[in-house]
Amino acid sequence: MKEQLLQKFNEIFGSGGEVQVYFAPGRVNLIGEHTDYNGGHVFPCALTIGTYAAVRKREDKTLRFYSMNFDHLGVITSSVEGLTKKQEDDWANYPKGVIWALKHRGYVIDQGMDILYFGNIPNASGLSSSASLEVLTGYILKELFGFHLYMIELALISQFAENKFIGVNCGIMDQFAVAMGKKDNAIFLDTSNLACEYAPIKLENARIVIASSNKKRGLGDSKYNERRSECEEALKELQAVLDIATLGDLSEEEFEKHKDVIADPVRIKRAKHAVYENQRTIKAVEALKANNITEFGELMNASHVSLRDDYEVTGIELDTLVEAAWQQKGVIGSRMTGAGFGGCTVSIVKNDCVQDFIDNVGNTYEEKIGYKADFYVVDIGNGPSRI
Ligand code: NG1
Ligand code: MG
Repeated sequence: MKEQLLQKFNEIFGSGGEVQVYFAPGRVNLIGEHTDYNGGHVFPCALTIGTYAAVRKREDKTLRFYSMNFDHLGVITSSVEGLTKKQEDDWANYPKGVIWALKHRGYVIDQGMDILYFGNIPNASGLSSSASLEVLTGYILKELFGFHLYMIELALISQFAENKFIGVNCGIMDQFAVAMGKKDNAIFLDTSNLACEYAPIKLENARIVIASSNKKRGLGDSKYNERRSECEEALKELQAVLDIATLGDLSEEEFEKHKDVIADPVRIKRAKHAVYENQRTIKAVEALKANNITEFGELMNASHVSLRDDYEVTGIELDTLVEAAWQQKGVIGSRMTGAGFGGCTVSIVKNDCVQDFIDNVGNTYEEKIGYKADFYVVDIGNGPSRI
């Protein structure tokens, strides 16, 4: 991989000078969906697939970006001064946003760079290609400019870039999972205070299988912001009668007792998902610690049902993949992952059933939806590094 990147780098930007190569992972969320902007818990893990970059500092202030995944867009040029989001800069707005966010926080960036990226995670699919790109860029700047920056700070700066530069009001889960990844561990994160704990994932005779629906998010980002406001609204209504800071502060019982103060039945469903999903996530981590993988899987399944019926973010593609998975032998649990509206599902599948799973779920999907899904049998990896 490193050789290929360096070769392409020289071809695009010319040879000479010191070129360094870095990697940052993608992530998959095992459970705890749409809880990260509701003060709830999440349980993601970093993957061994992710984004690579080859980079060389420049003497002037020019920034040149190139992605091997978006060859057709060619080199995208910008400057470290006066960074603004531009539609024609497309994917390069993500790294630009991180540079902007670092400068906004007072880090001095007075020299440009040539950067070439290559990602081996599917884009816009719920495996956080965006967070991977952001955290990778931040990590590169930290290394090249010698910033003293903790990884958690880097995650927060990347989230700030996504919120304020890109305009997606996302929670902290993705950037946190990418920045803090640890091989063979998932991250149990309380998004209300960023307290986190690593939990070893010992599946013994099972694997994590990701199915990409190949349905792009499309309007997903605006729907995402809409769900976020619905939850904020519901929280305000509950705060009239309860002393709570977030929906994550509520137990299922307290929610059931007070939910009728929420005026709109749709908002009741949204808030219900946030409250129950947070509790499911806590229970799932307990089950895992007790080596009860069956219960973990059942909680994953319940998470999908809630995202489908109450939060309404699944859609025919993700429902087809998950419902087909539930029919398969050796499936411990299966659910959509990420924001939804397209993107991926995550399943835990017994080793000797993985191939049948891919064949059968793949066939059912293609028959019903009319195009193929892609499958990835993944491993849990570390956070960013120089390679
Ligand atoms: P994806 O689908 O990976 O973009 C999004 C949010 C997360 C979280 C999940 C839902 C972004 C960058 N991230 O993930 O913060 O809210 O949805 O759990 O939008
Ligand atoms: Mg994203």
